[in-house]
Amino acid sequence: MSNSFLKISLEIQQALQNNQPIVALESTIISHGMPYPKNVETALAVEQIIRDNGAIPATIAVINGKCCVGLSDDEIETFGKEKNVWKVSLRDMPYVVSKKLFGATTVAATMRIAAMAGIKIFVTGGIGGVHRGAATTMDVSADLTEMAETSVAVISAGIKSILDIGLTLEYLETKGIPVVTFNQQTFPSFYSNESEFKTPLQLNTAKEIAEMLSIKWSLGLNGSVLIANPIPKEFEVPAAQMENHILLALAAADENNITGKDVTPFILQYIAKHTGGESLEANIALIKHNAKLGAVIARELVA
Ligand code: PSU
Ligand code: MN
Repeated sequence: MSNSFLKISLEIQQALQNNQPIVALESTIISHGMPYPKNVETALAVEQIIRDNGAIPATIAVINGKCCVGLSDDEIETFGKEKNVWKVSLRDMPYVVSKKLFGATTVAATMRIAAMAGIKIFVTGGIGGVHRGAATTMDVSADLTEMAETSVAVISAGIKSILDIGLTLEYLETKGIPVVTFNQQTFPSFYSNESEFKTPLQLNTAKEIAEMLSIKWSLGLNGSVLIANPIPKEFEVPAAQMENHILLALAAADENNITGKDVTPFILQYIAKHTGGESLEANIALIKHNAKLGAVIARELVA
């Protein structure tokens, strides 16, 4: 699919023509998920890891009325530094494009734009999901509805325990989205390489994951696959320690009447601030780890 609101960098255009492996990356994690300058350092390092592992990175964002696929280092710097960058999920896309604003794309919006460009593999840290308390707030991320529709695989470090992991897994099952954990039986929870949940599916090599993806899509089963890549042990923040911070963050969000799209960034910032940077370091380590796996899966998929 191509449209006049899509702007694909020359490098990515050529990579698409030559059937080279490409890995999409989101920009909300840069603008709203991590503080400056670590956000920019991480985004650039992640791109480099993807290149070192034989694939081509395509960071995605909305700039000046275009959905851009493949950002320059300067553009990534801008997204890291600028204060009034929109967090763009699906419902924000038409507004931010029409108003020619800077828009950092969430998992949902990044997937949609990646699909427009013809990219199949997307690496991030963590997806949005069903929030704790969703039974009354109805706070369910558009990342999940998008994953039901759009055929782009998402490599993440599992589901963050700021969310309700069990309900998110139920929702993914309802929507027919396969959940595969790389090389272990326990479903990981972002900062921790485990959770109280067993993974629905396990695969042990990038080749098997790529095979499953191409078979899924050949079967006409549209939509994503969530690939959970457990954080390496040495970077883990113990679950019990995180739980305290999460409970405080949720209480603070409540006290400050944080709702809607502001909930996730508020909680992430609160936790980063109150864990003395430990969670930030874990976040950086896990996304780099995901970048490596994503690049290898992208290579296998075009092989
Ligand atoms: N989880 C993280 N870091 C992030 C996000 C989630 O650990 O940066 C971002 C992603 O861009 C994700 C978005 O798509 O938050 C989900 O926001 P919401 O819950 O408002 O849908
Ligand atoms: Mn929400």
